[in-house]
Amino acid sequence: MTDNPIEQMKEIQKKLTRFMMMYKFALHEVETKIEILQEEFQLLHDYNPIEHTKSRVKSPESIMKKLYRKGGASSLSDIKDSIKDIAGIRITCSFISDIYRISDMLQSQKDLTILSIKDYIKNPKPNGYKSLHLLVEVPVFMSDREERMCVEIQIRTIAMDFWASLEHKIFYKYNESVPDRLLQDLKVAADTAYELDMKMEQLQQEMEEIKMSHQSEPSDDIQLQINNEQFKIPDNLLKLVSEGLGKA
Ligand code: 0O2
Repeated sequence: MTDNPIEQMKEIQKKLTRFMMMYKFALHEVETKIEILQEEFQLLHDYNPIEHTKSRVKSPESIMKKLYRKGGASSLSDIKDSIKDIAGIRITCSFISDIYRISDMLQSQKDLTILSIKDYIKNPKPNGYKSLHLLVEVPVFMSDREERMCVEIQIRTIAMDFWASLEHKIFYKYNESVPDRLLQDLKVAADTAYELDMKMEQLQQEMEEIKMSHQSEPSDDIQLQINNEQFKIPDNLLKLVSEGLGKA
């Protein structure tokens, strides 16, 4: 390394930027996978199991805070080994069954290595926190090398997400020492949110059964679904493609 302090700073900045960029690329890869699953699922089943997704790369301050909680590190490679959720993506679903459906679909992808699964839905945290966490490793191909990067995927329902974001705000507002009464109220709210999830699941199943029973009725309306938009197929295009089928 050079003795020039300005050059040294530039070198450090470049190294850190490259380190963080690797996580950004890993996130892009997982985001693309999720988009593909979402679009294909919509096409095949006429149903979208994902309400929305949100991804983030942890800020350097937040990485260092977590690192000190875990006992520190002496290199970037130590940080990579110790903090597994630098890249995180949160998938919000309407129904609990969708959470497991998405999790299964991701687990079956060969280029994703599943490092761990924490099921805080079947085993909620004592405070009431519920979510399914998958820790996955994804290959990122750079110009000169391949790196396997960790991404934490949190999958939860809208109700679980609503609860978790409020709990997170309260936790920080009280500087991590929340009064007992609020903790108890939060636990009750988590139980209520779960009851709502169960009720919505039951209603969804009933709706699904009605939909299935109507599926046997024929429909001559063919539509295309691209990028969450429905397109009616003009008769002349339909004719053109069906004639083409005959030739193939
Ligand atoms: P932030 O600000 O969301 O990034 P590990 O990573 O395995 O060493 P950790 O961090 O306990 O240990 O892992 P876990 O249990 O998988 O939790 C990781 C993330 O889940 C947290 O990241 C939160 O985003 C979320 N989470 C876990 N428990 C709770 C909880 O009780 N309430 C809320 N609101 N979120 C929770 P960070 O880095 O803690 O925070």
